[in-house]
Amino acid sequence: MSDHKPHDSEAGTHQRWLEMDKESFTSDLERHFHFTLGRDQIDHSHLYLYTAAALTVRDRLVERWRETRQRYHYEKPKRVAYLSLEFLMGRALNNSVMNLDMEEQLREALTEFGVSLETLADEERDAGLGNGGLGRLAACFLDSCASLGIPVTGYGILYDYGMFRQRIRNGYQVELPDQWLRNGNPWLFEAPQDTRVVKFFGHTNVDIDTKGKRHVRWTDTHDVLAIPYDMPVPGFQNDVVNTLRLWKSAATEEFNLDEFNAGSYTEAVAAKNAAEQISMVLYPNDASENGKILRLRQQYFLTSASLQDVLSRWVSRSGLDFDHFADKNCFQLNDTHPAIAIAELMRLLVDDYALSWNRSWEITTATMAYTNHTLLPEALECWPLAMFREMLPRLLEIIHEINARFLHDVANRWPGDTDRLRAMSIIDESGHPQIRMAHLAIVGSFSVNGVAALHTELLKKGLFRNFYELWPEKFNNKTNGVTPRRWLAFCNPGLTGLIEEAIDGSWRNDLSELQRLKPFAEDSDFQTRWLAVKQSNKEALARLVKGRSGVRFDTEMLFDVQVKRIHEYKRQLLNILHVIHLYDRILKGDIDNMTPRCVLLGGKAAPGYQMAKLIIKLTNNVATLINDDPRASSLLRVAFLPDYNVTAMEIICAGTDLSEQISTAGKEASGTGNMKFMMNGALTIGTLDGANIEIREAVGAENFFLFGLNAEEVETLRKSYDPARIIAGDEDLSTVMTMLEKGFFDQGESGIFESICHAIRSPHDQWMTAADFRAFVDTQVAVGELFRNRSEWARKSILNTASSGYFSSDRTIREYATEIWKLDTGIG
Ligand code: 26Q
Repeated sequence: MSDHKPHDSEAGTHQRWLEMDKESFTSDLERHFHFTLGRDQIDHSHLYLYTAAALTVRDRLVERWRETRQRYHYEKPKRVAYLSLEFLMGRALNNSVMNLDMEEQLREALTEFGVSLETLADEERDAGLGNGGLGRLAACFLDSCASLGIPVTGYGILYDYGMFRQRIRNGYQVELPDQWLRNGNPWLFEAPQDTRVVKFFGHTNVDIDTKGKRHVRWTDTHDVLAIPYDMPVPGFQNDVVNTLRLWKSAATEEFNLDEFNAGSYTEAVAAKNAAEQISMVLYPNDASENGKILRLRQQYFLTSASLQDVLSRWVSRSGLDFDHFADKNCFQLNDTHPAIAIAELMRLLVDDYALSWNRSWEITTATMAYTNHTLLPEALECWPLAMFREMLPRLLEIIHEINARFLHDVANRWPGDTDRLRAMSIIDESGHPQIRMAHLAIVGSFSVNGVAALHTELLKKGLFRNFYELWPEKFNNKTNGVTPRRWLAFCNPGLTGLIEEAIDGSWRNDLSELQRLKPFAEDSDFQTRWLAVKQSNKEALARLVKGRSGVRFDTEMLFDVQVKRIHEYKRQLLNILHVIHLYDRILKGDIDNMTPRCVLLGGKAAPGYQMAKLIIKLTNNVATLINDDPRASSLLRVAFLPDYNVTAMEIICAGTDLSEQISTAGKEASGTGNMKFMMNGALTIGTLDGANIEIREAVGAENFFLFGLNAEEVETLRKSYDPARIIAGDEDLSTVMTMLEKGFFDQGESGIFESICHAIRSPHDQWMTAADFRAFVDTQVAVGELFRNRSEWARKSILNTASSGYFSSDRTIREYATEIWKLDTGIG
């Protein structure tokens, strides 16, 4: 038994943790391999050895997990439930190994089995329970909460199928199901004792009790079981292990029994399917796909199960006294996806715990906090009222009551202003009545936050202007961040080593310490070593690109990378137009001072988003033509990386020279990939959008390649936008458009890119791609020039890493903890 951290359990018995040395790892690996998994020789796939390693690590997590739970139980701190339909966790093995500080000894133990940690780690499937930024943010937040030792539990859905796997066939995206649980998953612990029942459909009745009090009963419901599966979330070398609780849906036995008794065998089976469908698959849209009935079922399923979980823990500790509930609990809503929580908490308090409406509303509005992640008005969630009435009749009644009281207050504040009432109402009655989830979220929360400074300002001035006028005190900004453990320490050991020679290791817990690298930016020996690390990371990235796309990248060339979901507002098209322009220069022989580049794009398109899918096809066609042309090969190479995910980003961000953050200004709420690239020493070419603005301020304008219109200019120009004139007035853009329109990239499918050309030429092009083309191309020339000055590039690269401290999710979480959650942690 170990002597490095003895502790007392609540029973007073003296316990010691499992050893952390090579010998105990070796024997645990053996034991799990032979006994837990029942294997007798090393499997060639390494899958069983991976699982044995995961179990060996997991044992050490479990001890700390139990201790953390006990500590929370006894210390009774205020707790936060982070409610999210998405948690994009990626892989767990290496993260746990790093956070438990067991890498070195585990590697030694694995040599006995003749296998490297990397080989085993590669057996793990990503937990891809998210689309993109919002889901990965939730994962980074859990890492930071655990690392700061604050009691936050993630609540989500255990999807059988996470984000689809992407293949490219003939240049087109093909979606494959992500069967991430097929080989089992050592990181999930079923907790059947905490199973909850979630109600759907049925109708409501009113009873009047002997004291004349009204009680609403929601009856004849179709009930679904929510079974929790817990995933440990280890903090960084602090012995804290928090929990991500994921709910899986299952049919109740009772319901089936009723149907059987009624003789309806097939209906019973169908009902079972309906229940199990709820947690079957993640919706692969990163902008809302309105009105899908199953999505609403998922939202309510997650929300109801999670709130019941928190309330039943409260009642089991504190009884039915809710006086201090709001002092000890907080719910953070990750966008409006779980915003039905506001009505559900009201239902539970009023109907199940018999609190008065006013008391329940006080508690709800003192515990709910809402984070907005989008400025696109079309992405704001609305649900048809009729759908609500059928599926969640009791919740609709509650929403009507919330809305009536809210509108009463608005009418008092602005008498006679019916336009304002209509605009602010939770119910949109302009057409088929719809429930505006963002309005519900704002009305029912004490805090509303955006995810970057610009984003929050635009929410206050634009989308939520009326609400800001009513409740300015609710609005606040929390600029996103990313965890420096996964996104620097783990994914870039080379740079980590170099950083730690220069400064010490304290940056892992306090990323602002990276500031101390600044003097080294001027040191030519340090620059050389910095570039050598980048070089070797580029080799790893080149191997990934070759393996997945077949395209050979030359690591001497500039690595120019744009990876993120494919969306028009993110303007992958602008990037492709630039690539076509470079190719045109090569064809013309206009190559003096051209810096050789490898351009990498990657990302998934929502399966129903035709334009995004066509952008992928165009990228692949452009790439094929250029890569097959020997005239281009020393100057330009282009690849589309299939199946971009968390694990791919770990290799990509470390090996990138230039980070493309080129969204139409005012459209990207924050961005988080931008932060990962910066941390790893990439320079950014970007618009004044989202967190780019803060990145540029942090690193200094001279170390950031800014181009394009700002948010205000975009809105002004919109009124008179005339892309035809811009194209006609720009020789390079004309040429590029002509190549596209003449079918240069069609590869036999004549006219396939017509809709793209049409969109770029349209005066209604929301994303105004043509408007920023000239500035983008010119700025890219400056990028190329700087890249040829290796020492200057290295200097700016070092300054980017050194200035990235603010973009740690630890900083973000400290702000949530002190300003929103009001946790008594003393970490502020
Ligand atoms: C909604 C309804 C139905 C189906 C799907 C959805 C849905 C799912 C996911 C809507 C939106 C999302 C994801 C949004 C997202 O990832 N937003 C990003 O959030 C990041 C973290 O704050 C920001 O950095 C990005 O700017 C923002 O685009």
